[in-house]
Amino acid sequence: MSILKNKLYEKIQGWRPRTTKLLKEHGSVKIGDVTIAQAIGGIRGVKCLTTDISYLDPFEGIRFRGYTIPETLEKLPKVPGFEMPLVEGFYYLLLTGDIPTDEDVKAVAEEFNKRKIVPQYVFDVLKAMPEDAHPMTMFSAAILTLQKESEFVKAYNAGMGKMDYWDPTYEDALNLLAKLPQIAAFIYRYKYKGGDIIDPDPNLDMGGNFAHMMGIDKPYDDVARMYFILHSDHESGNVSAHTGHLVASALSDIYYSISAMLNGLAGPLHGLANQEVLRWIQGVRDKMGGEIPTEEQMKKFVWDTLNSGQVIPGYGHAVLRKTDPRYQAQREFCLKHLPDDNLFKYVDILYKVVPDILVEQGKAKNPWPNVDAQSGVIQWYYGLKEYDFYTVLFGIGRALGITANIIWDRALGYPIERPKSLTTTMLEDIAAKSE
Ligand code: CMX
Repeated sequence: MSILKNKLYEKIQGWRPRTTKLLKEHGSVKIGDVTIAQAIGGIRGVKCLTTDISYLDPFEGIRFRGYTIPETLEKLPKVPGFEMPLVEGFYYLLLTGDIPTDEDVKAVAEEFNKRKIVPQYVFDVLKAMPEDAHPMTMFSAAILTLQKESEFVKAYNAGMGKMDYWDPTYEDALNLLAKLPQIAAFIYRYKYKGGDIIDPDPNLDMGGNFAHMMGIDKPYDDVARMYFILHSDHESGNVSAHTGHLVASALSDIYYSISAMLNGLAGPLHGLANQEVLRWIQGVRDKMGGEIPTEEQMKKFVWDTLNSGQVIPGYGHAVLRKTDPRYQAQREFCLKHLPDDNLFKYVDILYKVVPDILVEQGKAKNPWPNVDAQSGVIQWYYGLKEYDFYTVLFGIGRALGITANIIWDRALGYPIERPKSLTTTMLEDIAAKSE
């Protein structure tokens, strides 16, 4: 058994009695009540999911396995001379809850390396897709195409016991994650660079290899590492995480689940917001003839957007009630590496004017920027200007978190998900009785 898998197995063995005890001895303890507004309004804030991979505090932001973003970036092993941690080590942390040693990271990198080869049929399917297919559609389809490789399906069909479900799920997760950077880079180069494909370099880590296959110079490898880590997980209730968990709860394998979660991520209120931010800023820039707007001019653009009935992309959040620390981490990167960039200045002015305007408008519960407000600018600066592609980058990162969640779902034997619905008449009856 590999170092990572062995460590994970030990953790699972230690964890299972906790879940069993909670269910057996405290299963009837109430953790919250659902209101009619929550039933109609997207189950907002209902405490009915469990995950130990990450936790989102409305005011502090995300913690991965108990570590804040600055702690995560500081504590994890890095390539000497680089600022950002190795994604391989971060995955070890997500899966086990422990900070890996250099040796552990090396072992995970080897695990990924031996699983990297993408079958030719995946590229053939991508090439057969319509020229104007969105990169997210291509990414999701490529993953679905790989589904026939599932180890979980083979083991399930061979009669595997429930306690062992996590094991082939782990194999599927690593097999898929190892291939995602190459699939994504292929989509990019095929779609936007005339099919001039760059082969992977087996000596590079996940971030380094991705930058290499994208054809973008240093420090884009650190950008990729940062990007994958920051976008990995945001507890269980967001659309992509919940979709991945939900689909997997039917014992659909990792390929089905990750393809499905990407389809949720591709919505403009979720992961697609990063492309929307760039599209919106480009519109403002065109109107300004490339000049940097004053705060007053920017306020007008923001109000015009709101008054035309659109949302300001990259602002607001269903859970967060402060500036997203994922935004802060990327902002600090920009201040260090691209402080004078023209687009960064736009983003900076937006940060100054949008929150007050959203407060004045009085609708959004959170007027502060989220992860997507800042991410596209960094990509643009390093030459990745095809903003339709940005959500694919989010998707690679998000797959780290969701596969880790699904492996643990299997390990702890979570059942098929099946909330109960009521009719509108039933809600009206309940409302009448409560008066
Ligand atoms: N601009 C304008 N209006 C906004 C807004 C924004 N950025 N954020 C919220 N609102 C509006 C909502 O549309 C809603 O209006 P209605 O009452 O007319 O329907 C009202 O404020 C209340 O919404 P909320 O409770 O504050 O926010 P939700 O939990 O419903 O939605 C989110 C959260 C992220 C979808 C929303 O803030 C939004 O649309 N933001 C812009 C898109 C975006 O950046 N999405 C990315 C989020 C991060 C991610 O998942 O990647």
